[in-house]
Amino acid sequence: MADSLKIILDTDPGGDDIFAFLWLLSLVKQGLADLAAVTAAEGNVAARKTFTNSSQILKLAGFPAIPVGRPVSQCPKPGADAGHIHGTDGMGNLSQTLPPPVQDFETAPRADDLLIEQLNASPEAITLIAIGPLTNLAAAEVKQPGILKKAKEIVVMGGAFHCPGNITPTAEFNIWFNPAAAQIVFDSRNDIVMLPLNVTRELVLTGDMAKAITQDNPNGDLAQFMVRLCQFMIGTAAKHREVVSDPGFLVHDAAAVSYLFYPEVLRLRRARVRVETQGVWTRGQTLMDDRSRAKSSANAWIALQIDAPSFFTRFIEDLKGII
Ligand SMILES: [Ca+2]
Repeated sequence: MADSLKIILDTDPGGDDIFAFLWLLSLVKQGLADLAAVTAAEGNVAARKTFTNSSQILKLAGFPAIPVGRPVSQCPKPGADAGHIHGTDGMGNLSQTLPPPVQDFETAPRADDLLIEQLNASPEAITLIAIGPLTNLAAAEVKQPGILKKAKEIVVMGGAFHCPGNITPTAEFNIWFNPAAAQIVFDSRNDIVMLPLNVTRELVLTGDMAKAITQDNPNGDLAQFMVRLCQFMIGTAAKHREVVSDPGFLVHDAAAVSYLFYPEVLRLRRARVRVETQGVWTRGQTLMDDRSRAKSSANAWIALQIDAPSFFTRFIEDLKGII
């Protein structure tokens, strides 16, 4: 029996979140991961929706008992979400077709409290995968300074280095949504793992790939949902020119799962990451120093190359296992 990695997923579903989420659950089903909790984050859509979406995905995939934390809502509102990409419900407007949520928003623990409780109970044992704005993680760190150091590892989808952003010309959505929170997380330890747009922009999921995942049971509830969500996301990606090659959409968040389970598809480098928290035009931009002078204060590992075909081979094979 392989060792299983104990994980908390911090997520703002979100079409690409859902594919990352289901990939992770397929690894749980294989005994390779243990999902201790999900903490919903405000981001792609509002807090109540990301919470409900997380609960519905867990139920749909057969894991209704996993606890879900309620998003911390404390960041200054940036004035926009990503409903235009992910559907007004964050799930391609398909939430009504899914089983109702099991967890109750009103009585659920706050995400920051759940993170603190779990990390204190299992220090050095829990890996945090953060694939939304970093509000919950930062709130936990502010409430109990040093708590994020108790995680075994923190893996973040976010940022863009020397490449265009996806919410402004310079910023990636997760960092832009709450740059102050991102800075707190990057200041919390010196080994944050970061999957920026530099690599996630190469992860184009196509309709054919969704069909390949679902081919053995195309009429199942999960298969139908996955194919319809993929179709919706491909439509909005084309409309907003997120993908300009073949029709498809970017499964940004799934890159974080690949880092933990298939690191051979990635190449990473060390760097000091800083976040623009004040910029008029550059809010949320992520920066690293490429000058040739010596540096002594790296705080992150940044993925800058990905083998996309190898990534999708692994992604598709694992997802077949929960269809
Ligand atoms: Ca996300």
